[in-house]
Amino acid sequence: MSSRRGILAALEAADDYVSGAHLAASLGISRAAVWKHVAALKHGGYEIEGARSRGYRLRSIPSAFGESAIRSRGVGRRIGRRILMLDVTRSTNSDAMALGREGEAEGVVVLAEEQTAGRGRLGRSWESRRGVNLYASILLRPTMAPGLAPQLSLVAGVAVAETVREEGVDARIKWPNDVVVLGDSVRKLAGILTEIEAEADRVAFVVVGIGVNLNSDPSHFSPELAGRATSVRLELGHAIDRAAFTARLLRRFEECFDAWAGGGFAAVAPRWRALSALDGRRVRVASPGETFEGVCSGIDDDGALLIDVGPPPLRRVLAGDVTLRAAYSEGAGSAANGGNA
Ligand code: BT5
Repeated sequence: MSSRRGILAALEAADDYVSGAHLAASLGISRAAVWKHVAALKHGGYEIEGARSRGYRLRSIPSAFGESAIRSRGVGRRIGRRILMLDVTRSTNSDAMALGREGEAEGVVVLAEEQTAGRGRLGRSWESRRGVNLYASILLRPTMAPGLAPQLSLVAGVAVAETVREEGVDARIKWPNDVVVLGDSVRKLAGILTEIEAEADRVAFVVVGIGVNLNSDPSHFSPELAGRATSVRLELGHAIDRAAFTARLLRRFEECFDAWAGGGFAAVAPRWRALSALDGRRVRVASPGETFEGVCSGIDDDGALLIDVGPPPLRRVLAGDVTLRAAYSEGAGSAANGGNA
C-alpha cells in the first residue's frame, strides 16, 4: 500500500483525530511527508481537518463526479444526451466551441474537474479550483438571430439560481449573469458565459458556460475575491454532491431553455424577475462607451435592464456591468433584506 493510501485508510478507520506522529511511525515516513500527503489528498477533494495538537481527521471523501454518477441521477432527453467529463482542461467553453465547429449535435455537456484558463466575460478569468466545484459548458443550436444570445445567459441564470435555491441557499440573480448571495456585501456564487458562433444573420451554435462554486472554502479563493465570492457549501455549512447538483441543474436548464425556445424570453422573465437582486436599488451601469447611475427598475421582456435615470423614459441597457451604489444592508429595495422571492 502506498503511504498516501495508508494515511487514507488510517483516517477512514478512525472516528476521531489521528496524530501526525502516529501516522508517520506506522508508515515509516517523516511527519513532513505525512503533511505533504494530506495536502495532496485535500487537493483531490478529501476534506481533512488538521489540529495542531491532535493531528488529522477525515471529514468527507470526494463523491464520485463523472458521467455515470450524473446520469444515474437522471438527466433530460437532450441536454446531457452526451456528457464529456475531463480531468483538466483550459476552458470547457473552448472545448464545447470546438465540438460545435466539428458538427456535434445540440445537448452535449462538457465538464471538468479543473480549468487552467477558465474564462469570464471581456477577457476576465474564472477561478476554477480543482475537484470541488462545477465547470460546465452546454452546446446549443437554437434557431435565432445573433442579437438574442444574451438572453440565454439570463435563461441559464434562472436555472442556476433556482437549482441553488432548491439546496436551501437564498440565491439571487444580478443582471446580466451573476448568481449572488446578498448580505453585508454581494457575494458571487456562480457566473455564466455565453459565446456564439454566428454568420451574418444566423447563429450556427451557442455555448452556455456555467461555473458554480459548490464546495469551495475561503482558502480556495484568491485574495481579490475575498469577501466577494461564496460557495453553496459556505452558505449551508455542509458539502454538496456535485453529481446530484449537476443532474438537477441540467434538467432545470433544459426546462428553461425549452420555455425560452417556445415563448421567447417573456416566457422565463417572470421567474427571472422574482429573483432579481437589483430592483429598486441605486446602481452604476458601465455599458459599452458610457457609465451612468440610476435606480434599477427590473428587466424588459427582451432581457434589457431598465434604469430609472430621473426624467422618463427608462434607459434600456443591453450589455454591460452593474454595481450597487450602497452596501446591501442599507437602502430599502424591494428584493432586499431576504425578501421571499
Ligand atoms: C462570469 O464572468 O461570471 C462568467 C464565468 C463563467 C465560468 C464558466 S466555468 C465553465 C465555463 N468555462 C469557462 O471558461 N467559463 C465558463 P464575469 O461576469 O466577467 O465575471 C468574472 C469575474 O468574477 C472575475 O473578474 C472575478 O471578479 C469574479 N470571479 C472569478 N472567479 C470567480 C469564482 N470562482 N467565484 C466568484 N467570483 C469569481
